[in-house]
This record gives sequence, C-alpha cells and structure tokens, in this order.
Amino acid sequence: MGNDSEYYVQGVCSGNRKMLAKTITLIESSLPKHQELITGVLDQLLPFTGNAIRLGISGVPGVGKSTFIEALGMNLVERGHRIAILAVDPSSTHSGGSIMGDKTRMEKLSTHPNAFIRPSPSGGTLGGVSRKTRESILVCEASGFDVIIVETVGVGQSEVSVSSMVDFFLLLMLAGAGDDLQGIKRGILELSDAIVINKADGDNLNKALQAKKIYADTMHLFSVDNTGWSPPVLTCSALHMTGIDEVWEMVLKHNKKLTDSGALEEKRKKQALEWMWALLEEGLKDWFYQLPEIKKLMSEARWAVEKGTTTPTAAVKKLLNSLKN
Ligand SMILES: Nc1nc2c(ncn2[C@@H]2O[C@H](COP(=O)(O)OP(=O)(O)O)[C@@H](O)[C@H]2O)c(=O)[nH]1
Ligand SMILES: [Mg+2]
Repeated sequence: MGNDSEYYVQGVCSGNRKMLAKTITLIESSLPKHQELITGVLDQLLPFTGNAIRLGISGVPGVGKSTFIEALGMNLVERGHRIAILAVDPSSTHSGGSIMGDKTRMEKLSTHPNAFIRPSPSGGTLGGVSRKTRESILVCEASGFDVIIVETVGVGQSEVSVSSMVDFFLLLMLAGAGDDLQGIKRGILELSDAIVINKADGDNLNKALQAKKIYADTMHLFSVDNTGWSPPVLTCSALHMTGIDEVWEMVLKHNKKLTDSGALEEKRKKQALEWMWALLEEGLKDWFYQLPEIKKLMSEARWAVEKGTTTPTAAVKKLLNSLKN
C-alpha cells in the first residue's frame, strides 16, 4: 500500500487529512525511494492543483503573525473556506518548528476540521525547506483547501523565497517601534503586495494610524508593478479581530484583478519556471561536486590557486574541460 503512488493520490484527492499529512511526510523524507515515489505522486496530483488563493505572511517575531493567522483563519473557516497553513522557517528545530511551536496562539484554528496546520520541516537549508513547502502547497490544493497561508519569520532570505511561491505577499508591521521601517529592508517592502499595521488597538491606535500615513508615503515611492497593483497600507488588530475583513477583501480584490487580466496565470507560470531553474542549478552543483574526477582535480586546483601557480580562471577552465572527455 505505502509504496503505491495511486494510494497517495486517491487519499489526497478524497480530502483525507491523514493521507494529506502522510503525503507531506513523504515530501519531507530524504530517502531516495520516498523521493522517487513522491515525484510520481506530485505529477499525478498536478491537474488538481492551482485552485487556492496562495497568501504569504511575514513580519518580525512578535508582530502578531500567529495571532493574525488565527483571526483570519477563523474568519475564513466560519465562512466555509478550507484553509491550510504552512511555514517556511529554516531555523526551526526538532521541537516541531519554532515558528508555530506556539500553537497556543492558533488554539481554535488548530482544532477546526476545516483547517490544516503544518509546521516548518525541521533542519535543512532554506532551499530544501522551500522546496518542501512549495510541494506541500500543491498537495493541500489537491486535497481541496482553497486558501493556503505560508508564514515566514521576518528575517533573511526566507521572505524572498516565500514571495516567489505565493500570489499575495503580506507584510505585517508595528507602529512606532523605533526606527521608521523597523529594519525591514527596502527589498522586502518591494516584494510586499500590502503592508498591514497590526496591534492597532488601545493606546496604540493613534500611533498605528499615523504610521499608516508614513508607510503609505513610502510605498508610493515604489513604482506600480506590471499588474497595475499599488500596495495598500491597512491597519488591524489581530487580538481584537478588527480590520481582518478589510484585509481579506483586499486579497480578494487583488486576486480578481490578477485573474481577470490573466496576470495570475502568468505569475504562477513564471514562479514555476524560476523554481525549475533554481532546482536545476542546485542539482547540477550537487552532481558536479560529487564526481570523483572533480573531487580529485578540485584539491589540485585549490592548491595551485593558493600557491599562485595558476589563475582562478585557468583552474576553473581545467575543471570544466575535464568533463568534456
Ligand atoms: N494588543 C495587541 N497585541 C497583539 C495583537 N496581535 C498579537 N498580539 C500580541 O503580541 C504577542 C506576539 O504575538 P504572536 O502572534 O505570537 O507574534 P508572532 O511572533 O509574529 O507570531 C502576543 O503576546 C500577542 O498576544 C494585536 O492585534 N493587539
Ligand atoms: Mg508566531
């Protein structure tokens, strides 16, 4: 049973949660026989994918991502949506992923029959974690989830990776936490389809409204992308569940705009192709460094360059030429 791709395909497509979880475990396995099996499973699932709204959520630790996802998620499941939450967090440890180890903040959602929460796979490189998350998105879609949320921590390269696997990339921020844009790199702002200032409640409400103006001015500096979408700045309180409807309406508006113009299909095609090139480059590199001939020549090349008896250019030429025979 467990070696048969049909078994997984049927299980996933019938919406069976256990089979969904099992299939994602297969994606996360590094055993060659599991990888071979899942490759076939994914190919068969592909026709049943693509029907969800893919939403990425980022922001520094403490900004309220988990609380926000609980609020938005409950809002959506109560309206009949089926929502899957995945995480990209290469720093996560064996405890089940630091990013969602705090399942307490998603207490209601995590026990809801229409929600599926999967922590980041532990260990591994960003590239590895990202691949697993991309493939998990497809499996969740084939299993009938119509909203997929990918959460990531607001540090480093993981935002770039998440923004390249979702339709809408949302950056959660705080008002007046010191420096103007809280160390968020300009590059991350450019990736964002919206900024949502969280914790707009209590004493913080006025500050949040002020920050909204400042951020809106900043976002105007970025040119509108080729889909004609200009990133809005909104406020919300994940804790008090205010402003959540507005965030979702914005996501729907963006989705409609991109769907109607054909830009969504283009975006996903482009993402798939870029992913293919990235995988190919990674695969080529791994393959190259594993070659016995290269291993041998590498140490010679390193030695010669260190000694100054050959130039890096000549050393690389020699390495690559050795493959031509
Ligand atoms: N006042 C207020 N507190 C919030 C809000 N959202 C989250 N918090 C609090 O901020 C802290 C961090 O929230 P959490 O969701 O774990 O943040 P994460 O690290 O980004 O996932 C918790 O103590 C939350 O209760 C909000 O909208 N308003
Ligand atoms: Mg969290």
